[in-house]
Amino acid sequence: MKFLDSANMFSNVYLSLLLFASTPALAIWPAPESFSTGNSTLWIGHQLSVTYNGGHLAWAFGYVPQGPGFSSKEIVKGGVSRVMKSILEDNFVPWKLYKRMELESSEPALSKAKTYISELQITQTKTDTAKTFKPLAGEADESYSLSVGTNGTAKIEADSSTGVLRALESFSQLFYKHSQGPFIYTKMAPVKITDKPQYDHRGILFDVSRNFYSVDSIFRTIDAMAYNKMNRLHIHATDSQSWPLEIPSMPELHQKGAYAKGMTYSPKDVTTIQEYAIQRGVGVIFEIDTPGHIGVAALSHPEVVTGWNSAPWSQYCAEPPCGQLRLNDSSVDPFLDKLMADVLPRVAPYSAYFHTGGDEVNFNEYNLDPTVGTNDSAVIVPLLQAFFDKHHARVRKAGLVPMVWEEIPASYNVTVGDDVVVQSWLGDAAIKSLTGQGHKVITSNYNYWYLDCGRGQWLNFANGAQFDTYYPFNDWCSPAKGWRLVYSYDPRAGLTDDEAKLVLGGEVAAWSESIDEVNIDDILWPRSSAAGEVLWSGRTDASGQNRTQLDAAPRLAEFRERMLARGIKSAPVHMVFCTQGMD
Ligand code: CP6
Repeated sequence: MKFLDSANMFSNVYLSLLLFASTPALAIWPAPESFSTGNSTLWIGHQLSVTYNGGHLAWAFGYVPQGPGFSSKEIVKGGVSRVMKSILEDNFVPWKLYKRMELESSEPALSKAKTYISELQITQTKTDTAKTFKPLAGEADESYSLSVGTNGTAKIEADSSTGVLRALESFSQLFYKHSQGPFIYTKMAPVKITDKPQYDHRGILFDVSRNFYSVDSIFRTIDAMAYNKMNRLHIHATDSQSWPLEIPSMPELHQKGAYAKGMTYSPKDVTTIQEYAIQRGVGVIFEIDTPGHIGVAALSHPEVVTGWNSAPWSQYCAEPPCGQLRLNDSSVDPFLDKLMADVLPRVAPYSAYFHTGGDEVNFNEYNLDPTVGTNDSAVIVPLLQAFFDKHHARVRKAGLVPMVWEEIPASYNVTVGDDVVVQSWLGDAAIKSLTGQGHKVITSNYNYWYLDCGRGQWLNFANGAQFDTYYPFNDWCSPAKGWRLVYSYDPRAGLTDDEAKLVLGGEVAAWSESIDEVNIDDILWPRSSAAGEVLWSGRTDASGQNRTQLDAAPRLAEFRERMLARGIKSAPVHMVFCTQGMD
């Protein structure tokens, strides 16, 4: 028994191999930095008493943290309440992981006297600051330790309330539902975990312009992100197809630009989304893409746009309908001044970053711009430089840090400030060159982390019925990207140590030409989980070994069952057969 209680990593790895058939392995997703487990059974129920820094914490299903502002205790109380619901109400019987006989014979007997986890002691060792709730990369401390003793005392220690939330999520993943009734158990006590993320920025890009997403579906995605310990939701709020973002001082933008009345986000929606996310340790980053991908603004402000719906579209933009901001027109600055004066002060209290876009600016479109009249980069690049200098100044003045797509510094050689975070999507070489030049980078490498690909094609009805127009992007990849491809990607591939330090993390991208709230769960999960583990745990484990898909597959399959139980309609990881084995 002494052996079983040992916290020694090696002996427990050895043990879990011996006991594989009858003991579920620790299947926390994403994998913690280090852990040890035993094989004692503990039960958990409604009577669990929770303390926070020594004081009683009255958790309750459905508890929502109360304002004003963000109090650490309220955040933790909300976290405990959600996690207890996940454990006690939304848990699952691991039918699909074991053959029926195997499951039933390995489950703890219900007749025996049960040892319950009686107390969860949460200790937060440092005081949260304003930065805890809207951290830049490097400012968040998400580390934690978690132990569950065979005596029924569980302990969480973390520097910040965010660390407590991460610990609670790991705690929830220790438990299963018994097949014979509403009893919840773990068979792995004693448990000891110490954990922290490898990357600060672990995100998802949500494209709410190509198709509209209800606020509820955004909430659901934030929930799922928290289950995956992901911490950045990038909302690509506008594009050329629709303008769903309500701007109270410029209501014509959504009145003319939204797909329909009601398919908009009010200022209250925006704040509610940000607050909901912060309560779960997720920061929301809004993007208003400029100067490209903004054609729809022509419906209300034709004077600021060039080439709205110009044809043939493929000569003027990457995706129809075309339309970019004019680059040398005196109406553009007042337009952006007014727009930013409205948006930025509203999002700044709850966000660290604001994304200014900058992707796929089409120089030919400036042939059509009456104030430019050429596609000559010698003319356009200085105009772009002036544009982003002014635009980023607006963002900084509001207390936010600007983000841009990689083309701005990498393709157009526009100089951006040292504070700017560059989002790369064109691959490993681009990341190497950007970090080589000293840029802070997040990666959305489209070869691995664009989740829209392979989702079928759509027809362009935008400028005349081009029924024969075949738009290849959504079909460009064959085969479609599975979780294993997503998992195989190393954001630090081919980088020197100095370059690697500048990779703050990454985002998977759900460009939504063929996605909306109906199929988003299946698009995101479990593939984003694969990226989530790469970003939290790193491509290599503590001993420097590459994480293998063989190790990941059964854990991910189990985690997928947890997501389902919690209402996230994740696609399967593989056949049930693969988890149950052949003997
Ligand atoms: N929309 C916007 C898109 C894409 C980008 N920006 C995109 C480009 C190529 C592929 C998939 C998506 N649909 N605004 C590029 C950053 Cl393959």
